[in-house]
Amino acid sequence: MTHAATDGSDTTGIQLNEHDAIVIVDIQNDFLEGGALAVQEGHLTVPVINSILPLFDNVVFTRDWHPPDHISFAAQPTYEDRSWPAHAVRNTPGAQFHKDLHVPEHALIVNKATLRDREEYSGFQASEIDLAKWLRDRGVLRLFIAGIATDYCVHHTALDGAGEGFQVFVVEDAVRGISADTVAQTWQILAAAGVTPVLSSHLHREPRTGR
Ligand code: VGL
Ligand code: ZN
Repeated sequence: MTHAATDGSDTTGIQLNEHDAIVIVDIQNDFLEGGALAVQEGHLTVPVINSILPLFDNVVFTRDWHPPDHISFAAQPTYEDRSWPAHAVRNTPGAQFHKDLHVPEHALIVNKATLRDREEYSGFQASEIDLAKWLRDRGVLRLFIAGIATDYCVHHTALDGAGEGFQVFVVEDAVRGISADTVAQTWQILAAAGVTPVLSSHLHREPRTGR
């Protein structure tokens, strides 16, 4: 007997339970095709996210919710120095979630970078809520991160989650990034922080009976 499966089935599957949470990062129109700060293929994350959402009891969506004069906005943005074209301005169409994204009733929505002079790539930095406490209060131990952009808001959310003591996974096929270089750096930094990449097809859940 070998340990490797011969039929192509994975040996690295993860059984999800009530101590898991999914954090979906910034699936907002401005980060998608046609948006002010569009991430290539960003929309391809949406069906993957929708397919794994029902596996989780604890669901968090973050969104950039900038004031119109946010410090990260520049008329001539360079991206490299983390200046950006104006994007995800609160209460505008660009800040709305993608129309096909399923946002369940019970989900927590975390607005971030809501103050003019503070950048907040991570939901854990959000001024309006202590996300780590919210998760701990619900008994969450493991976090699964999906969304955009891999190299900025996903990166910092995963890193902060690990720093808060959660076991963190990034769902590889449910994230997209802005640039190949910074995405490659991100995977290295996350690996060094103990964050594990996982595929959506590796996530499983026992059928739940009338809880
Ligand atoms: C993001 C750049 C600026 C992101 C947000 O969602 O990754 N990137 N603001
Ligand atoms: Zn932003």
